[in-house]
Amino acid sequence: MSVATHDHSDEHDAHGPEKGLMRWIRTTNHKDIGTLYLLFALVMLFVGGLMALVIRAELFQPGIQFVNPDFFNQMTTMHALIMVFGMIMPAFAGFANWMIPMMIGAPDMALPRMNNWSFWLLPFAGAMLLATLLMPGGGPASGWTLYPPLSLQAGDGFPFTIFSIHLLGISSIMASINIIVTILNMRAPGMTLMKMPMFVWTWLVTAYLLIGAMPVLAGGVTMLLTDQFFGTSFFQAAGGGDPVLFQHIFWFFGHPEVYIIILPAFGIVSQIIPTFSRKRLFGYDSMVYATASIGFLSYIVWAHHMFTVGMPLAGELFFMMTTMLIAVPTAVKVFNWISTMWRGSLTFETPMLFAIGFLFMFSIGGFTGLMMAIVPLDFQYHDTYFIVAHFHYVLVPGALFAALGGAYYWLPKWTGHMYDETLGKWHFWLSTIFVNLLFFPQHFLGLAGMPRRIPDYATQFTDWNLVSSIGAFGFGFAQLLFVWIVVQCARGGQKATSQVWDHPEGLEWTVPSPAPYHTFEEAPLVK
Ligand code: CU1
Repeated sequence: MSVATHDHSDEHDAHGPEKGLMRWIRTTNHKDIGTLYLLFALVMLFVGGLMALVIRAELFQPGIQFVNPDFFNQMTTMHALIMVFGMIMPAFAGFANWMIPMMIGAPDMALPRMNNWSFWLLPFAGAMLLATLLMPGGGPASGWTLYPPLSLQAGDGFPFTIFSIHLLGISSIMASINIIVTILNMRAPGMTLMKMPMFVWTWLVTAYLLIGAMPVLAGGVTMLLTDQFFGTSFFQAAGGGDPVLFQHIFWFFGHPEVYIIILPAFGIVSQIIPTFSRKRLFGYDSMVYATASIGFLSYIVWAHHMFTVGMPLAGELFFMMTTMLIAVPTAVKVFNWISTMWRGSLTFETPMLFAIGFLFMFSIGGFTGLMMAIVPLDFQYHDTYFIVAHFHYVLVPGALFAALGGAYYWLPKWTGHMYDETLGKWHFWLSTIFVNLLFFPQHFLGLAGMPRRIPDYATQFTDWNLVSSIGAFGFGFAQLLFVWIVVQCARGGQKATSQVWDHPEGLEWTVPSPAPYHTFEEAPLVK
C-alpha cells in the first residue's frame, strides 16, 4: 500500500502543517484528535485510579485511617465521574476518531472543526470537576448518581460540578453527531452499511444512544441546579416534588450509558478476535442486529436500579423481564466470538489475550447482572459491595480490557512500531491476576452484607477487604507498565509492516482509504 503521496498539508492552509503546541490545539485531523483523546484518557485513568487507591487504602483495614468520611465520599463520587466521563468514554472516542474514517474509506471525520471542539472541551470540563475538590465544602460527595436530597447538601463546588457535566455532555453529543454524519455520508463507494467493520457498527449505535441519553442527564442535573439556587422543588418533597423522579431521570440516562461504554468495547473485541483466529467474524449479520437490539432494549430497563424505592409490582416485573431480555443479544455476541475462534488458527499475542480476558471476565459481570435483575434477590444485594463487584467486572476487565486490547492491536499502526510483546504479556497477566484479587472478593463482602460507599466496616469483613486492597495496588502499578510500553513503542523499536498481524483479509482498512501518514516506513515522518 503506497501512502507516500499523502502529506498533511491539505488539512491546513497554504502555509503547510503547523508545528509544536499550536498543531495540537488547532488540529482538525482525525488521527491527531484521536491521539489527543487517547492521551487524555490515559492521564485520567491515573487520576481516577489514584482516587480508587485512596478508597482502597482507607478500606485496607477497619477503622478510619487516612481520610475523613466526607473526603472518602468525595473520592467515591469523583472516582466514578472521572472514570466514566473522563477516562473510558474519551478512550473509545479516541478509537472512533482514529479508526472509523479509515475503516469506511473516508478522508477524515465529516465535521473536522467541530471534532476539535469536542475534544478541547474535555480538559476544561475535567479540570473544573477536579477543582471542586479545592472549593469550600469540597467536591460532590453523594455518589456519581447525585441523588437528591443528599446531593443538594453539597458545598460551593456544586454548580461547577453540574456545569462540568453539561460540558462533558456537549462534548459527547458533538462527537456523536460527527460520528453519525461521517458513517452515513462518507463511506467509500461499495461500503454498504452491512459491510462495515463491527467496530463502526457498534459506534453508530453508541452515537445514537449518546444523543438520546445525554440531554436527559443534562435536564436532570439542571433541575437539581434550579432546586438548589432558584427556588424550584422538582425533587424536594417539602415543595411538592419527588426525589424518586430524579432517580428515574438519572437512570433513563444511566442505563443507556452502560451500553454507551460497553458497545464500543464489543466492537473492538469483534475486530481483534477474527484477526487472531485467522477467520472472518462468525455471524456478522446477527452481530449487527444484536448490537441494534441491545441499543433499543437499553432504553427500557432503567428502573432495575431502583427496585427498592417502592415501585408497583407490575413495574418491577416489567423491568426484571426487559433486563433479562438483554442477556439474549449479549449471548448471541458471546456465541459468535467463540464460534469465530472455533477451529481457527489461534495465536495469543497481547491484543488477543486482552480480548479473551474480556470474554471471560465481562461474562462474570454479565451473570451477576442477571442475578441482580431478579427483583427479590436485588432487595438483598442493593447498595452492597456485590453491586460494586458486578459493575467493576463489566467496566474494568470488561470495558478497560477491551480498550487496552485495542490499544495493543492498533499501536503498531498508530506509531509505526511494534510494542514489546513480552512486556505486553506481562502487563496482561499482572492485570488479570490483580484485577481478580481486587474485585472477586467484593462479591463475598457484598453477599455477607457489607454496604458500599462507607469508609469503615465491621471486623468480619477485614480479610477480604485486605485482599481487595492488595489487588488494587497491584493493578494500579501494573498499569505503569502499560505507560512504559506505549512510550517505548512511540519512540522507536522494530518497524511495523503494512500487514501487522498475519490475517488473510489483510488490514482493517481494506477499502481505498489513506493509511496513517506517520505510520509506515515509506510514509513521511511528521513531527
Ligand atoms: Cu442498568
